[in-house]
Amino acid sequence: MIKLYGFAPSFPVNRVRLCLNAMELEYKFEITNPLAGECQTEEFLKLSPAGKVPAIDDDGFALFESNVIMKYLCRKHKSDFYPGDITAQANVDKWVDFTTIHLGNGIAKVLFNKVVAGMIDADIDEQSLKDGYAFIERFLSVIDKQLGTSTFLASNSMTIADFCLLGTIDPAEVLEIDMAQYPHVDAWRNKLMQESFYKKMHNSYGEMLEKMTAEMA
Ligand SMILES: N[C@@H](CCC(=O)N[C@@H](CS)C(=O)NCC(=O)O)C(=O)O
Repeated sequence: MIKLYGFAPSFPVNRVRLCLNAMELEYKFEITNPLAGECQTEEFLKLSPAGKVPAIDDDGFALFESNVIMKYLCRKHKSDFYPGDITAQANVDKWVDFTTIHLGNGIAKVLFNKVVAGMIDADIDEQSLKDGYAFIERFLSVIDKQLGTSTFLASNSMTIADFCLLGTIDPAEVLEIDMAQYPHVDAWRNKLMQESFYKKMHNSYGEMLEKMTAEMA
C-alpha cells in the first residue's frame, strides 16, 4: 500500500492527499512533522533527501515533490486527472506550475510568518509577509480570471491543477485572505470543499489547525 509521509498543515502534502482521495486510492498517512525534526532522520532522508514532505513510498518506489507525485499516481493508475493528450497536459502543467511557483510562493511566505513562526518561536519577517500578500493579490487575480472562463482551473474537467490550487489556497481564512476579491476562485473552492475527497482530509484548514494547536498545548 502507498505510504504518504507528511503532516496536516502542509499545503504541498494536502495537494497529494486531495489527489489520492479523489482517485480513491488506499494509502497510509505516516505523520511526519518537520517542525518536530521528524524529517531529518536517516530513514526519512533516504525518501526525501532535503528532508521535506510530502514523500511517498509506493511498494518500495520512493518519490518526493507534491506535483510530481500527483502526476506519477495519475500515470500509474491511468487517471484523466492528468490527461495524456499533449495540449491538454501542457495546459494542466501550465496551471500547476503557475499556482506552485507564483501563488504558492506567496502563500508560503504568509503562512510561515503568520502561523509557523509562532509555533517554532521564530521572528516574523515583516517584509516577507508584505511580499507574500502582494504575490497572492497579483497571482490569485490571474487565477480568478481563468476560473471565470472554465469550470475547473485547466479545463472544464477536474485535473491535478485543481488539487494543486485547492491545497495551496486551503489556508485562506487562517491567512486572512479576502476571498470576496476573487469571486470565481471562491465559488470554485466552496463547491470543491463540499466534495468527499476534501471532507476526507478535513472540514476546513482552520478547524484542523485549531485542533492541532490545542493538542500541542
Ligand atoms: N516543492 C515541495 C515543497 C515541500 C515543502 O516545502 N515542504 C515543507 C512543509 S510545507 C517542508 O517539508 N519543510 C521542511 C524543511 O524545509 O525542512 C513540494 O511541492 O513537495
